[in-house]
Amino acid sequence: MTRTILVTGGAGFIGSAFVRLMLETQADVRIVNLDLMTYAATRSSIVADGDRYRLVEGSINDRELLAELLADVDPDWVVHFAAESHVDRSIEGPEAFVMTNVVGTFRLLDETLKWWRERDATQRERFRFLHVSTDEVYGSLGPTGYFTEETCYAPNSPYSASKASSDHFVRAYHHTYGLPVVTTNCSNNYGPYQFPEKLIPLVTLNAIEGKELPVYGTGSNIRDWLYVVDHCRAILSVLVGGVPGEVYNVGGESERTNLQVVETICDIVDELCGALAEGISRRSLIRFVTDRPGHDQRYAIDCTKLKEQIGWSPMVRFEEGLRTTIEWYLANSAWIAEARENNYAGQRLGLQR
Ligand code: NAD
Ligand code: TDX
Repeated sequence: MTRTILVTGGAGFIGSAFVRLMLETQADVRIVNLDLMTYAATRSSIVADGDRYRLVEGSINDRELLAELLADVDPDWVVHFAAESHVDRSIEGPEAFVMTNVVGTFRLLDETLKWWRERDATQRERFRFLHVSTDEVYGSLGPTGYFTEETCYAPNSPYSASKASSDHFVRAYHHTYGLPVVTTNCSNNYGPYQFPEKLIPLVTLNAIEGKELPVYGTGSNIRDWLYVVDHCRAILSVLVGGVPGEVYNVGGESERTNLQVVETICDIVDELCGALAEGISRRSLIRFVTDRPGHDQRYAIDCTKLKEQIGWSPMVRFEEGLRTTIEWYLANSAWIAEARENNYAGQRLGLQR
């Protein structure tokens, strides 16, 4: 059966990984990607023929465009990735996060609902709206415990507050209007094609280029790293097997302190490129810098529900995924140049407004 998917934000990091996975592994899928092509988007992340893939440049805030597109594409699934995604940028300029993540998600839901109500019963039944969200909505953990689907929301940054708000609208559109939504809340993704403002690609490129490696605070903050392809497999399995109205947590079961992550990157780059100079490791480039305001200490996901109810589990070990990622950055200078054209040269973000 041919399936048509309307993806939002598919020219970004995770969205493009999802589009590539679908085009590579699902012969019967057609994808339309609605993306505003902000600084975080790169055109060369997706190379595909025009029959199975189409990019529409535009915003999830544009109701007219959404109505036209839904009528034209007639999707089986909407998979919603589009967002402002960088915590540090949300500290400097929260309004864009409210406009895209809250208002944009609301408008996308609202136009989808109008369109969905006009479908026949079979199509309404089959349709899914999958909302891609984050574990940051649950706040910050101490040294023990995990986020589950039952954990209370306690967002701490403007970014996570905007994602929490969007999650609530998604929930409400199911509860009130019956729209068949599913939400996934995942931990920190890493992998090829990630914009070099985030920790792993920033430190990887700086390490390759012999530049200083900024570690916020003491580097003791912990994240649960999820390989992006594992995440995209989880999204597909939730689209196929998830229950409308339900939430699924997706985690990598790979907790590391930021310092461990940065040191591992240094060691892999030393091995692949040679030491900086005789006996001098890239670890010597590590600099402890002023902490992020409101920095969450620890995130860790319990993904038992997804494992037991859907049969998904992460497959890529952190050190293995990290090596693949670093090798990809070493081999893809044209993509890096494209990303850097988008007005970001690695400078510190998020210290002030
Ligand atoms: P990204 O910043 O790499 O990509 C976001 C994409 O959305 C870009 O292509 C951008 O052009 C597009 N976009 C932004 N505003 C838009 C608008 N108004 N209309 C249409 N398109 C717009 O983000 P990412 O890291 O790929 O994250 C994707 C989703 O996953 C986001 O919703 C994010 O909150 C969530 N998430 C990310 C992570 C992570 O570790 N990266 C973890 C958990 C959840
Ligand atoms: O230069 C840096 N130095 C540093 O120590 C950067 C950019 C980050 N950090 C720290 C801050 C965090 O503790 O590394 C950790 C990871 O930082 P980010 O890559 O900015 O990710 P994080 O803030 O954890 O948020 C990410 O995961 C959840 C994504 O950006 C979000 O979109 C997602 O929802």
